[in-house]
Amino acid sequence: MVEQHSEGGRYELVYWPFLQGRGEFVRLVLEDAGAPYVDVARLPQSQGGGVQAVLDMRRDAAPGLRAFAPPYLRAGDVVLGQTAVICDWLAARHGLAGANEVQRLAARQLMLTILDVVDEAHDTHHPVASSLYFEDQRDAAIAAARAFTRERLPEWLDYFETIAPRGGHWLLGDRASYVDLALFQLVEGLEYAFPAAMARHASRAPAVLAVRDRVRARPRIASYLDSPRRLPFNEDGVFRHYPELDC
Ligand SMILES: N[C@@H](CCC(=O)N[C@@H](CS)C(=O)NCC(=O)O)C(=O)O
Repeated sequence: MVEQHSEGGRYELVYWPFLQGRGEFVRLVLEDAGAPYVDVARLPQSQGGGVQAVLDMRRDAAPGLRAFAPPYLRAGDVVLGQTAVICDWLAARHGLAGANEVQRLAARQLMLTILDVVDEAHDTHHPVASSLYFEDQRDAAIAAARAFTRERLPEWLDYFETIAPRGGHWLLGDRASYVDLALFQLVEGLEYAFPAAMARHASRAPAVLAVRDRVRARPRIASYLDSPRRLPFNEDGVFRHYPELDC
């Protein structure tokens, strides 16, 4: 039985309420584990939710070591930032972080690599500054997206294909882990943002796509994807579809 210390025995995820973003990597772990959690910022502000909940964590209002940016996870005295750290900690508590130290380290390495791709995908639509609107950096975004879709995307897919399992298993072996969930989210996000480029490169990564399909079929994930808790991708998130960037 997993020991939980949070209010009411539930984890508290604090993330921007209107988008999947990096919070989705944490949400997928919670959902696959069947762990009770509250998506705090999706509550009304009168109940401590809304964007203000995120802003409070960004300021010095949270106990413990302040993390710079969301997602945040609270579980009683434990307050964490950084997607990779949160997923690693949560997954270890729910049997989703590998069976031994070697696998846990492999999972961390893969998770950070997946998040590197997420950063690169983000930088295609915001290559100059996150503080500027997309429209104010459109030309630079088109150049960045062209390089990403033509050069980096096939390199990333080739890399993940070399470490993807063969014969129906998971990235770490026989047991699914949070990096399978993260790879699922990465592929879904890339297909949303760059449908044409992904279709063009799909044939180089059949084992990666098979992991995505297996994750999608996991019962708790399938029911989560059908639920209103799974927000659609949109142009406020990390993965954004702008047709002019899908070279
Ligand atoms: N490396 C961090 C990045 C966190 C991050 O960039 N969060 C975004 C939302 S997905 C944000 O709100 N950033 C605000 C900022 O950087 O000021 C992580 O993986 O958690």
